[in-house]
Amino acid sequence: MNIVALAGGVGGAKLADGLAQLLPPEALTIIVNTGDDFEHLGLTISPDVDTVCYTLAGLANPETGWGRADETFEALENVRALGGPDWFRLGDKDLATHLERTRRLKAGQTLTQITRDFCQAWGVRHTILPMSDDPVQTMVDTVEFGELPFQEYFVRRKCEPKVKGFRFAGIESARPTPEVREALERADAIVICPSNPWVSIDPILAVLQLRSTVHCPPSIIAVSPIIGGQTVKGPAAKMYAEMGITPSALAIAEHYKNLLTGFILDTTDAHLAKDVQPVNVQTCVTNSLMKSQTDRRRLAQDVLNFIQTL
Ligand code: FO1
Repeated sequence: MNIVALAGGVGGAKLADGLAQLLPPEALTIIVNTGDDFEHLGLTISPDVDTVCYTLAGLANPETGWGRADETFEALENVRALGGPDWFRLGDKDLATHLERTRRLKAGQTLTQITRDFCQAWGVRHTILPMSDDPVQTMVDTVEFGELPFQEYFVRRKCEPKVKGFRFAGIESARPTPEVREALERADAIVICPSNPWVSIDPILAVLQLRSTVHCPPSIIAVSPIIGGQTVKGPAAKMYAEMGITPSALAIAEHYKNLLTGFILDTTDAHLAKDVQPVNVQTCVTNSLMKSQTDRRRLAQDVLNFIQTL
């Protein structure tokens, strides 16, 4: 069975890691959001791609989920001492990734090639693909400050501004890469990981245009990132509330409603399963909280078992 997982940052990376522990490299491709990418201190940063790579490599910071484990911040402290910006916490080990990526991009390599090479260096055997090699920039429309680039909203302003909407700048000319197209063509199932639908998954879906890109549509299942009306991490629930939608697993199913074959929700939300629309979407209720490595594998196994039943 060939699986394609769509992932944003930390939550998506955890399920992708669980799937990678169960599936051989040739059976899993992870397509990652690049709408969060930005330039900072003259470097090209790809936070979600790095989060997924570091997580699968076992190099991720276990406390934050992003950045590197056992990290130091000497360079950032020295940038700060010189009056430079320190709101985006780039660690010393992580900086090496951005330096080398920026050098290679300037030399004409694509983000796809660079990610493949970095994965090889880090011992990641499964394929991790940026959703596109063309630039896409997620813009968050806020009540207080108008449109903000994603990292200005997310990190600098700590997701505090009230959200009105989202725009993916560059999306009209962004194309899925040949590698992404091929993975989709081979896929028996697409798993939408428990990432933020608005800012992690929607940019991927907007680039992939699944309906027109894939000739024989595979099963598409989503795992709800909202449990008991709240997100484990990140602002998805806050975003739904600010957009006038009650945050719940149902809101997630509704978000993806024209796409889904199956939907996985947490046992906390078992009572909502009967209301998942459209009615022909099959549901699976399970413990979807991923606190430990075992949780990642267990949820990934539930996902694979569920796919077999569809
Ligand atoms: N997220 C934060 O909340 N604060 C940070 O200072 C921060 C730094 C950072 C550095 C490298 C990297 O790859 C990711 C980083 N993130 C940080 C996460 C990043 O902003 C992601 O876009 C979000 O986690 C959304 O997926």
